[in-house]
Amino acid sequence: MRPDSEALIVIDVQNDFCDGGALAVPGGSGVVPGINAMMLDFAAVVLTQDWHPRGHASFASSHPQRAPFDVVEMPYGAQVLWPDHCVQGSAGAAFHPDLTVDRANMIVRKGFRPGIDSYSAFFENDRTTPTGLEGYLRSRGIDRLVMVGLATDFCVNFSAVDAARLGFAVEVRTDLTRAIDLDGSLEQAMDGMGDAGVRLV
Ligand code: VGL
Ligand code: ZN
Repeated sequence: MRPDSEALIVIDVQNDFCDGGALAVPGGSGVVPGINAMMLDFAAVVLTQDWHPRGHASFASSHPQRAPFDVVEMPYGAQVLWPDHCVQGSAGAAFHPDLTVDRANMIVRKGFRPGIDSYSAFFENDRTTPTGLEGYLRSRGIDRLVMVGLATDFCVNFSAVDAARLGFAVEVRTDLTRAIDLDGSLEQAMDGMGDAGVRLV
């Protein structure tokens, strides 16, 4: 068992990011058995859940003349447009059916504000609006995080970099993540996490 000061952060292991989902990450379902096994070692287990209202600003369908994976400028910076995914209450937004959700102490939902996306478990894409996860972890006395889940180059990357920036010791178990890999985004993410002091295992 790990010490009480460590938490496992399981990012977005939801149907839409798994095989057959609306924004399927290649091999996404493959992380589930390993994550379930890891949960048994941690007293603190946090799940994140991408949770968008219908018509969310990150959906290409909300932008006439735009296609999925185009990049647009939003008031808070560049935003990739995605296929509709993880719509609140939909089957696609549910956790993978084999994920042992009962082990989780806390579920953080993100991306629920209509006009702003949220890749990170800590801040929305303006990098300043907090989700509240930092306070939850600190008030439990947690200062070390192990991160796993989907997708390596978006939500795991942003979460890991933000956590490191907030002063947590962060490790990403890359064997328990899978990437979308748009135009070299995986390599960029690996470099960015390394520069931020995230341990890539
Ligand atoms: C994610 C794109 C859009 C992720 C979420 O979980 O990595 N990627 N929404
Ligand atoms: Zn999303």
